[in-house]
Amino acid sequence: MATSMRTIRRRGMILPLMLLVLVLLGMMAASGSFFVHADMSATRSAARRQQTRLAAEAGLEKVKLFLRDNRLDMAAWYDNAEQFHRVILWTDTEQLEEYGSIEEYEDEQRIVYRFSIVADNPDDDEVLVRYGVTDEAGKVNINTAPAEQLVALITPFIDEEDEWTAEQIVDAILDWRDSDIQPRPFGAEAEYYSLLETPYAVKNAEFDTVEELLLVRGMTADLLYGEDVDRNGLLSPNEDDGELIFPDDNQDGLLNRGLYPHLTVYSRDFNTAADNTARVYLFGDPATVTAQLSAVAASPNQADFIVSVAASTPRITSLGQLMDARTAQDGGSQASPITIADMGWVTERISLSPEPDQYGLININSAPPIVLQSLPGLEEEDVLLLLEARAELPQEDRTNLGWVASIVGKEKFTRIAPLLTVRPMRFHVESVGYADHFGTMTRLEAILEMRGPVAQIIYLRDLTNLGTSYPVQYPVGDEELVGYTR
Ligand SMILES: [Ca+2]
Ligand SMILES: [Ca+2]
Ligand SMILES: [Ca+2]
Ligand SMILES: [Ca+2]
Repeated sequence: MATSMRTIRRRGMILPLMLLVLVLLGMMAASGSFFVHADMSATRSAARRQQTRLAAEAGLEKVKLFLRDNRLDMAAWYDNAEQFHRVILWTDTEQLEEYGSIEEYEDEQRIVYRFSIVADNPDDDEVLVRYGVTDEAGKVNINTAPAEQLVALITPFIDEEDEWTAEQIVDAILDWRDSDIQPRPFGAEAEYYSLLETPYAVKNAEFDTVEELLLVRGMTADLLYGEDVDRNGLLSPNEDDGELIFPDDNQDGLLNRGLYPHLTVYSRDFNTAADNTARVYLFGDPATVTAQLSAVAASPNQADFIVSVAASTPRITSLGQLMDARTAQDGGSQASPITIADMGWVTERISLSPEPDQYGLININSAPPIVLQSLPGLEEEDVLLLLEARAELPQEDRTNLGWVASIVGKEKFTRIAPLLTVRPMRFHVESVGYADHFGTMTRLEAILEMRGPVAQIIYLRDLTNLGTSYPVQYPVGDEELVGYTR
């Protein structure tokens, strides 16, 4: 009897046990399905991210191809929505042409992968985004710029309350990049950096990136990036709300862009004339120089004069000095046969450097006003005249520095000529890849070098984590886009 009662009680246990097992199995299945779903959506978003990355890379390829034929035509690459805005890369139909305009196509709500090549537009207060690339030679090179030019560029960004003056910061920049260990009057070498709470070595070599400036005494993220933390040149909401959300901006409705858009370490040019022939190295072997000069000079008299200037000491440091130089031969009495009208061919055909490459020259054809204003000796008036002439003169009249000389005159030209070039070689490209049917976007930043038609990416960085801040979904001129403020 006792045995059978135990059996019944044991049998009575089976049902709850089975139920418990079923509940556990159910929970396992539910959590399994949850994880599968989570994995699937993670995979899907990774796949989308990858697809937009590939779209952005396709944008870079498009720029390479485009610049092969259009490198010297700034009007083609600076702002060209037709080539660079909402370019369709892949769609789920092969009959794209059936749809006519892109807008009609959008009405169909199809899957469309696109890219846009974007840059901010510092010249225009209404249309703030342009679709094109930026010439690195339109920026100030922190490895080669003279102190005076760096001071002129940095000064407008310094507040009275700032701890360091522009002169102090510039001396520290020069100490950082020069190879010696002697601090300049306002500079900083190892003595300063070794006493920091977290000490580090002073580089005593050229900057590899613009960001490296943040290691230099007196240079802060505020100065470098201003309020534009997502680096799109647009006033994003958090950049105009004071201390509410990073960064600490001044809430004045204007975007302080910082120094970053105007600085580079990449600007480079070949030491050749517009027709790709090597320039005459003025201080080379005298017989060779004489032969080469007679081929390019306008008259034998000019060639002879330049050869004799080359032989005299001290050596000239700007080709503009040829307009003033007097030759030693006739006791220094002969006035120069080189006039301001000769500066075009003189600067195109002759070089004071034997090097095949020139670094840090500023492209007078592409530099924005703030960079032109930093050129030593130039006044606001000169900059305005240069900008005016640049807008009016056709490209073929700006293939050498002749037009600049005619505008700024002998003295100023002599000062700035050694710092100038007339053409781009390395470009900053920001390519955003995206799709119309989901919100993911990839922002790629690249420095592209064009050696003639051969393109090479020499720097590549994914900027997506700074924020997907370009209003790429709007057509050019759309109110939503115009409504963006800076
Ligand atoms: Ca040093
Ligand atoms: Ca911004
Ligand atoms: Ca803020
Ligand atoms: Ca502001």
